Amino acid sequence: MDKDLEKIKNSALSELENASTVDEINTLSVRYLGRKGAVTQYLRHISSLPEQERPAAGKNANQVKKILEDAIKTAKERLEDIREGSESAGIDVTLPGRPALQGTLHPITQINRRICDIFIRMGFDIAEGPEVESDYYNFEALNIPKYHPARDMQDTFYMSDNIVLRTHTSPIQVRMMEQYAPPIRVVAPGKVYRCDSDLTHTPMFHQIEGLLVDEKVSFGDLKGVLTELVHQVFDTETSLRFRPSFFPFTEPSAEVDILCVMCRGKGCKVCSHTGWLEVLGCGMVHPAVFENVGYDTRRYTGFAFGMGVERIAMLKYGINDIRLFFESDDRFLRQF
Ligand code: 2U9
Repeated sequence: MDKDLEKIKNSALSELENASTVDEINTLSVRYLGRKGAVTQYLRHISSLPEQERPAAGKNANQVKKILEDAIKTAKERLEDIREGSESAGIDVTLPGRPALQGTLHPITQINRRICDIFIRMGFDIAEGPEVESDYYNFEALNIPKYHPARDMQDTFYMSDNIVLRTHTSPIQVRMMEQYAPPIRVVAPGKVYRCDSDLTHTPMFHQIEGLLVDEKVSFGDLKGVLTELVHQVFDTETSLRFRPSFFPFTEPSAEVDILCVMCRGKGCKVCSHTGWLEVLGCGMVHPAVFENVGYDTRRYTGFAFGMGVERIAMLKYGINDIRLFFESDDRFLRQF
């Protein structure tokens, strides 16, 4: 067979094989067999060949024409079969596709990152540490005495006599102080564990704690940093109040309330008609904690604070059941 004719046949067959719609097949049919198609042109040029070559060339060209006509018919039948197959399987191939659901970061991860970013912009470093801790780092170093209720089996998951699941991320900061001399500015996010479960408590939750130690650090510095945090997480109009409290690792200690995000201080169910919502705990680091890590208590002072990420997220988004964060229910999660 003539080389040109062979080429026409092969390219037509391979294009037909790849055609996926009837329209594509019809276009190929016109391109090869139509009035100006490649096979038709070839047939026309036969009259210009030497007389003895014409019969063979004509025979070959008609053979190719027949092969292509058959291939076009087969290709159309193939598409028809696919369509009928999907119709009988209850699939309408003409329907537009369903867009794939795009995932998002978990709301707790979003709030966690947002809070960490605020502190990074204020010059804090982020530090992490083990979730299984020794009694020393979780309690002793933080001035939590042997008889303190936090140490009770009711509140703490004990792995053995001296090993616990950390009940706060404070051990991270103790480890940082052991490694680095002041000044330090560090934020410690992570999972913590407490034997507790109801509408507002889960046995595992997320905390973010912070610690700043330097010369001449005052309670005023603490108020400035936490006011900035609250204004960035909620909004710049949110009022704060610092209420005296007690923690073994800080002295003086305070709890921070914000004006109720629901009623703006008027009093409602969410704020138990007080007009205020507790969001944070804080204080000046107790000298006993500094002594445990070998910091000079005459030269350095520092402040520390801690918050539950789930609590912040619940207040920000108006969620009243903490368990929603842990149920992986797509109807809840896709709202964030
Ligand atoms: C070091 C010294 C002191 C961290 C602090 C709090 C106050 C606090 C709670 C908030 C809600 C825990 O998640 S919660 O239940 N935290 O009230 N945390 S001061 O103080 C530190 C930390 C590390 C070395």
